[in-house]
Amino acid sequence: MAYEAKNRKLREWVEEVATLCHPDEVHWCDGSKAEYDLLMAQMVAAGAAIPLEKRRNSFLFRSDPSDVARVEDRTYISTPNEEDAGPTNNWVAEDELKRTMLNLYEGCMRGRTLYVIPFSMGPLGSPMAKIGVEITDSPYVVCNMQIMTRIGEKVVEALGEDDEFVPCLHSIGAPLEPGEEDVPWPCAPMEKKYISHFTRENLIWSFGSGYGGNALLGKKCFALRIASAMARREGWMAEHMLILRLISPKGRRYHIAAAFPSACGKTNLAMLQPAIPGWKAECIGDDIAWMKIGPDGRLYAINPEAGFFGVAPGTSYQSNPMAMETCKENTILTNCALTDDGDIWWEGMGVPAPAHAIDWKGRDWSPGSAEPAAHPNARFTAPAAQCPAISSDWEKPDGVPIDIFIFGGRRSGVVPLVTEALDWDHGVFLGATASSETTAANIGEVGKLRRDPFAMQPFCGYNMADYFQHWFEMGDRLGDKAPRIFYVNWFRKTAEGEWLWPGYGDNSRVLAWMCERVEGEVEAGETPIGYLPGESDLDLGGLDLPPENIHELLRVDIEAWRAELPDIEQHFARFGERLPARLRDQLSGLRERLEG
Ligand code: GTP
Ligand code: SPV
Ligand code: MN
Repeated sequence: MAYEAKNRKLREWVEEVATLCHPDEVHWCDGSKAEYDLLMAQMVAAGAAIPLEKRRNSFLFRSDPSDVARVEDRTYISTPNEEDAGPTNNWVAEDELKRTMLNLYEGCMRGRTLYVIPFSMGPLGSPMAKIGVEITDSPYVVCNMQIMTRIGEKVVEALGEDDEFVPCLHSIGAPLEPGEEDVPWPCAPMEKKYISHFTRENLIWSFGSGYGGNALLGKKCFALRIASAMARREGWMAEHMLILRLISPKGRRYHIAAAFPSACGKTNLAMLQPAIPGWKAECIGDDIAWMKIGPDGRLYAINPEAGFFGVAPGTSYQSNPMAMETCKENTILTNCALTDDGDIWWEGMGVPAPAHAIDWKGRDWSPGSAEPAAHPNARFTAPAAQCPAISSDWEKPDGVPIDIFIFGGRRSGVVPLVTEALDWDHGVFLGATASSETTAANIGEVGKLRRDPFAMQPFCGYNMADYFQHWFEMGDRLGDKAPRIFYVNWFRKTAEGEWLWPGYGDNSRVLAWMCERVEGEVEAGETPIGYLPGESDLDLGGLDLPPENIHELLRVDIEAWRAELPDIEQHFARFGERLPARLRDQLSGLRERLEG
C-alpha cells in the first residue's frame, strides 16, 4: 500500500471486498500522473488501449459490442419498501438483491487487480463536496475516474478516522482462470449485469459492465441516484443539469442550470459560444448540479465532477468548438473510429470521412459502409480544466447563484422552441411532464417518445412523486428568490425531417430572451401552455432563418396540446395518491386553459 488510510471503516471494507472477490492484488490509487501513465502503458501492452499519434497522451478504447451504454433495465433502486422506489424505478428487496449479487461477486476478481479509488464529488474542501470510494477491477475505470473526479491520497487524507463515505463496489464480472488470456474489453453478459443502489445505506453495487455510467460510479450512481435521495432527506437538490454563466453586453451575469435527458444537448449548451454580439458564456458544468440554499436565501450550484464524459458523434468545430478543443489531448476516447494516420473520427465531426478507417468494432471501414464508423454513444473523457470556455469560478467551493432553470427534451413536433412557466408551480409541472425521444445513451429503442420528468427518469433514487413534492418544497423555501423556469425544445423538425432551428450557438438567442424576461425588459404573450416570445422578440440578427420557421417554432398548436393531455394523465396516474395535489391542480388548470 502506497499510503495508510486512517479511516477504519474504509480499511475494513476493502479487506472484506478483497476476501469476497479474490483479486490477485490490491492497489490503493494515489491519483498521480505516474499511476495513470503506468496503467495506460499496461493497457496498451495488453491490447486494450490504442495510443493516438495525433492526440498527445490520448488513447482509444473499443468496448465489447454488448457493452456500449447505460442499462436502465438492469438498474435497481433498492429501498426497504417498494413504494419508496416508486413506479419509475426497478426494485428488488435489499436482502434478495444482495444475495444475488454476493453470488456474482464471489471470486469475480480472480486473475485481476482490485483498485481502491478514493474520490471527491465537488472540490475538496467545498462545504457541498462528498467523498466516495470506488473499488473496481477495471484499470480503464481508474483512468476515467482520475479525469472525471478528484481522486487519490489527498481524498483519503481529507477523510477523517470516522468520516462517512459512499462505498461504490464495481466489478466487470470477468474473472480470469490461471493462464487464461484476457480480452480487450472484458464484461459479463446482460443477464448478469446489475447496477444497484441501496439508498438506505448510501451503498452502490455495480456488476458486469465497464461502460460509462454503469462503471464510473461517481457520476449517475452517486452524484444523481444516491445524492438525490440524500438531498431530499437533507433539503438540497441533486439534478441532471449543466451549469452555465451567461454575461450580457451590460456585464450582468446570469447563472443558468438546464436539465435535458441524456444525449439531448447539455454538454453543447454548457460550452455554448453565443452567436449574438456582446454576449459571453462560461462553462461551469455539463451534466450534474448539486444545489443548496445559501445564507442570502438564493440557490447555489456546484458541479460535482472534474471532467466531461461527452457524446462524440455530432461534435464538431462548427457545433461545439470548445468540446473539440477540450479533447485535443489527455483524453480517453471510447468507441470512436481509428484513422490510418493515428487519429480518431466520428460521424458529424465536421471533417470529411477518411477514405479508410477502423470502425469501433475493429473492422475495416470506408464511406458507404453499412454501419457507422463510430458508435452513436461513442464518448470522450476529458478534464474540465482543459475546456477553453471553463469559468474561472468553476471550482468555487460555495457554488454560483442560479437565476434560471431550463427543462427540455427532444421533440420533433408540438413543443415550441421556448416557453416560460407562469409561476413556480407551473414550472414544476413543466419539469414533471417533460418528454423526449429516447437516444443511444441507454441500451434500448432509440427515437421512442417517453416522459422523462426533470430529465431524471433514469436517475431519481427514490419515488418520483416525492421528488416532485421536493421541488415544490424547495420553491416554497426559495420564495421570491427562486430561479425563473423555462422549457425549451431545440429539436423541432419539418415534415421532411429538417431541423427548424439551427441550435448550438444560436441557442444563445433564446437564452438572451430569458435574461431579458428576468430583467423585465421584454413582454411575452400569455398562452394556455405558458408565456411565449413574440416572433420579433428574439434577436435573430445575422441568422438566415425563413420566417415560416420562426412562426412554426413559436406556434402553440392547441389541438396538438389537447392531444397531449391523456398521456400526461396516464403519466401522473402511475403515481397514484402519492402525486402531489399541486400537480393535479396544474393539470386541471392546463386542461381548462386549453378548452376555455
Ligand atoms: P449526455 O452526456 O448523454 O447527458 O448528453 P448531453 O445532454 O450532454 O448531450 P450533448 O450535448 O452531448 O448532445 C447530444 C447530441 O445532440 C449530439 O449529437 C449533439 O450534436 C446534438 N445536439 C446538441 N445540441 C443541439 C442543438 O442545439 N440542436 C441540434 N439539432 N442538435 C443538438
Ligand atoms: C448519460 O447517459 O446521461 C451520460 C452518459 O451522461 S453515462 O455516464 O453513461 O450515464
Ligand atoms: Mn453530456
